[in-house]
This record gives sequence, structure tokens and C-alpha cells, in this order.
Amino acid sequence: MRRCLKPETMERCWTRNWTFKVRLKGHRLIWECWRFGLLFAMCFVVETAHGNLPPRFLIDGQTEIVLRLKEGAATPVGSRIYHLHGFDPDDDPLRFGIRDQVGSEIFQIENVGKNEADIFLKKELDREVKDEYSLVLTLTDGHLGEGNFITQSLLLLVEDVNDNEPIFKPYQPTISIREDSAPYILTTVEATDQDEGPYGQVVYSLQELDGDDNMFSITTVNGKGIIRLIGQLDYEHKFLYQLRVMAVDRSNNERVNTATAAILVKVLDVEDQPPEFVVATPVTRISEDAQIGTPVLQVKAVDGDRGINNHITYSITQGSQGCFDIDANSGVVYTLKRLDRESSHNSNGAYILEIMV
Ligand SMILES: [Ca+2]
Ligand SMILES: [Ca+2]
Ligand SMILES: [Ca+2]
Ligand SMILES: [Ca+2]
Repeated sequence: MRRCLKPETMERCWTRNWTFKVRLKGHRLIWECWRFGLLFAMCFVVETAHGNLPPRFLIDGQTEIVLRLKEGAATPVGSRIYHLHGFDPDDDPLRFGIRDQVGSEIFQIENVGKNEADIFLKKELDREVKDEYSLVLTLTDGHLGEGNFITQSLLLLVEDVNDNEPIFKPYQPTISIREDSAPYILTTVEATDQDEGPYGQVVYSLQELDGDDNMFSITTVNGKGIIRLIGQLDYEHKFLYQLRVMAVDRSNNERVNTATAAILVKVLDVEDQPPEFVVATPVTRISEDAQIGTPVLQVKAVDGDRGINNHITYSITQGSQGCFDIDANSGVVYTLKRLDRESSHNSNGAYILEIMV
């Protein structure tokens, strides 16, 4: 440029310089335009994405859907347990679903129309297995992107039904007690019931199977049945009691469930009874010429305490006048010497013997 001294030469140089600058600016212009176009395209894409408005659940201003359903047959499998509504500002068709989690398998969602769905029960509810389900419902309008959903929590509370019977824990089925026992606690039984509240509370009653004597009682204390001996036993009167214990739950507005337990009470004999004669011939006759050792009669006695059955021994305590004796083991009375009907030892030929066992 320093060599362009003449004005026209300078003008030409300036023109070239300007043209160069314009050319330079032209490239930048193209670049800027291209960059602007890219930005515009990106903005357009973003704008298009943001152009969708998300759907929402319509649940009357609640934050959580809470359902209360009775367990068992009271809520049959296949029941429609809830009806869902959704809203989309763009009027997109909606799809409801349920997030896969523990417990979600018992529900089934069926979409109805454009923006509704029904929730059905697929499996019977059992409060004693699971008493509540905390679930997450999903909703999409198809424009939220893969795996993206609007969510809504649903809490299902399973209400109790009296569907369990009391079950007795292992107990002592046979109990032996002495007949001279004073009143005391014989044993304690317990039955458990899985239901809730009164449906699971157990009360006990007692029945004696072949009699109505008030020999035993039962009281319910802290869910247990305390069985007491309250009467005076007598082995010789009765030595076996068959008790039936009934456990009943406290249901007062539904069916009542029961369970029974059988207890056998064996009374042990105590020595409190004298022996008893079971065979005692009141009168017998014998010839006065009978040989010594001739059997005259036989008595038989047993122990009054039948459960003990001690060995019985016999003896003559009075009236033999030296003429009779008795076999201590067999109870056979026999002559000790020759008899004389006219003897002064007897009265009119008769002897009155007193035999003791
Ligand atoms: Ca939408
Ligand atoms: Ca019950
Ligand atoms: Ca129950
Ligand atoms: Ca006895």
C-alpha cells in the first residue's frame, strides 16, 4: 500500500481492500447464517419436545388413593376395585399402568377409552398374609419418552374378616390326679386365632361329657384357659372324667369360630375304703360226723379301694369254739375237730362265726 502514491492507485487499492473485507465478511455471514440455522433447528426440536404438555391423574385433589377392601370372599377375585381418570391438556390418548413391585401382581389394569382405566383384583386378599399394599400407578401420553411416566401412589388396606378358627397349642391330653386332691389348678390350655381384634380373641368353656357335676371349671385369663379342680373327687364313685374344652372367638357380628380340645382326667385311688365281702353264705349245714378238715363254706372279699386291690387275708375272730378255722388266703372255712351237735359249745347245733378280712 505504501507504493500506491497516486490517488487513483490508492483508490484501486482501497477498493480491493474493501472487496477483500466484504469477501471476508461474506464467509462469516455464511457461517453465521449456518450457525443460526442449526440453532434454529435445535430450538425447533426442543420447542417441539416442550410443546407436549404432560397428562395427570384426576383424583379429586387427594395426594394418595386409599382403598379399604375386605379380605377373602368378601372381595371376589375379578372385582373392579377402582376406576381411574386421567387428563391430558393436548388431548393425547392415555395409558395407565402399575409399577412392577412386590404385591403388584394381584392387580390388573385395563385401559378404558381414551383417558380412563379400571383396576381389577386378580388374587384373593388375605389379611393374615398381607394387610396392606403400597403401589405406584403410572400414566403416560406416549410423549414422555421411554420409561418416563407420571406416577400416583395407591394404598390398599385389607380389612379383617373372621375367617380363622382358634387353634389349640399342644396340651396335656391325659391328666392323673389323686382322689384326695384339694381344689387346685389342673392344667392350662391356650388356643390362638390369627384374626384381628375380637375376631382373634379367644374365650374358653368347659363341658364334662358324661355328667353335669361341677367337678371342674375353666376361666379365661390373658387368652389362656385355666382348668381347675373345684369339687371333691371320689375314685369309688367315678374314676374317669372326659372334659371337652371349647375355644370360641369373640366375634359378635359375624360367624363365630370354635375349636375343641379333649382332656381325660384319671382319678388315682387312695386307700380310704375297707374291704368288702362279695361272697358270704349266711347259713350252711354240715354233718356232725364230718372228717376233720372238711370245708364248711367259703367267703370272698375284695379291697374297697378298687384301684389299689390289696391282697385280702381272712381270719375268724369270734364263735369258732375251737371247732373251725379259715384259710387266710382262700377264705375257705374248715373243721378243726369232730363236731358234736349236742355239745354245750354251740346253741342248738349252730355256730355263729365272725370272719374278718
Ligand atoms: Ca400430552
Ligand atoms: Ca377368628
Ligand atoms: Ca381374618
Ligand atoms: Ca379309695
